[in-house]
Amino acid sequence: MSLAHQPSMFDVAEEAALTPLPGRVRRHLLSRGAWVDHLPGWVTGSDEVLEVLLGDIGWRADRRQMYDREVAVPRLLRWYGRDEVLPHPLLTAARAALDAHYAPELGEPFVTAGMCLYRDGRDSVAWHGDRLGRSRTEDTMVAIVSFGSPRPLLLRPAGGGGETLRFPLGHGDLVVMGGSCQRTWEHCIPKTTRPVGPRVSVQFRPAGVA
Ligand SMILES: O=C(O)CCC(=O)C(=O)O
Repeated sequence: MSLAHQPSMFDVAEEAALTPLPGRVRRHLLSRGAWVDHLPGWVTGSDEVLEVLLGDIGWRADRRQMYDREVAVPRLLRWYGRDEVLPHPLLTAARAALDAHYAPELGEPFVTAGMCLYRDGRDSVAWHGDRLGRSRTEDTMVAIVSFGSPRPLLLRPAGGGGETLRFPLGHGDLVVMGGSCQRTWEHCIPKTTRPVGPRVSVQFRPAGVA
């Protein structure tokens, strides 16, 4: 995989590192028991992590059925299960830090890491909630760490209607969707015609949440 990535002029730290979570994450309470935590710049020195993620880590191009034809899913995917070693130690440290911070509220650890590679502005994910597993019926959390070009994460109440919220996700930013968010709200990463470079989203989820 060789995708052009312009190293950030603002993220000058040499080695990737995590900044503290407690007291710095800002919680946004949404309706119907949903919330979103947001911490811009949680990871510093993110360039070296992005470099590894843009390498050959087993990215897969999926296809899905759309009415009577099969179409390419507009992003590449890589799924890390419970026992797989994550491709950069910073990501292992990030999962441990999320566990330490959220375990009292979540009651269980983050276990899986789903990764999505948005190669440019044509890649996207449509409105959806992560409702394939326990999150269809239970409150849970999905923590996303973003690397590379900024793309906005949009949220709206499930079924449409109401206000659309916009969280800009930049290099090293953290967003956590919690409470009933996967059931009662939907999220998406829209396409853009702006010239944007690659972005990798790393999503940590508890077991059985998909
Ligand atoms: O790219 C992101 O940060 C969101 C990904 C997402 O919503 C998903 O894969 O379910």
